[in-house]
Amino acid sequence: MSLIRVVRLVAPVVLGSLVLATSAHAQQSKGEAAVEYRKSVYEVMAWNFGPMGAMAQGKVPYNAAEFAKRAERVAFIAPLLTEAFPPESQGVKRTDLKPEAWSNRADFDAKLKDLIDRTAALAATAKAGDFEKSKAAFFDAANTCKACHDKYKVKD
Ligand code: ASC
Repeated sequence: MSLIRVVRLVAPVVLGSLVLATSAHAQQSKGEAAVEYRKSVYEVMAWNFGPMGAMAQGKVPYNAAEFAKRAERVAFIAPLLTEAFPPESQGVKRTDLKPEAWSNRADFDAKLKDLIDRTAALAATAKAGDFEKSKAAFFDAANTCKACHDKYKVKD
């Protein structure tokens, strides 16, 4: 079969599935997309935060390179959240965000900035490979997670 013939046969299928995928996305509002996005960001954060927590709590042995790698990822990911709470996402169902986050937006944003600052500090500290300092920086960062969850996240 000639290449041109293969392309003629396959192209409609490829184009068709592209159109379907695009329309599935188009049915989602901007707010819903933002909620989905931020949940994904938090998933990636938790995935990388977990192993550091296990080391900080002495559940697994400290591995400086592993700890620093996780810290660097979390520091990179945290700032993504600054665009994950657009006004359009207010009132979207299936979110753990309490309405208070919207009425206290300045405080919410300050807490997000704390997370970004502390995770950046954690990554910088972790790079030096000192366990006690890394552990302290880890708990500083974890406390910024907790401060926001306590106030603005619906309890599981
Ligand atoms: C985690 C995780 C959180 C935070 C929080 C810190 O590993 O998934 O939500 O740390 O428990 O207090």
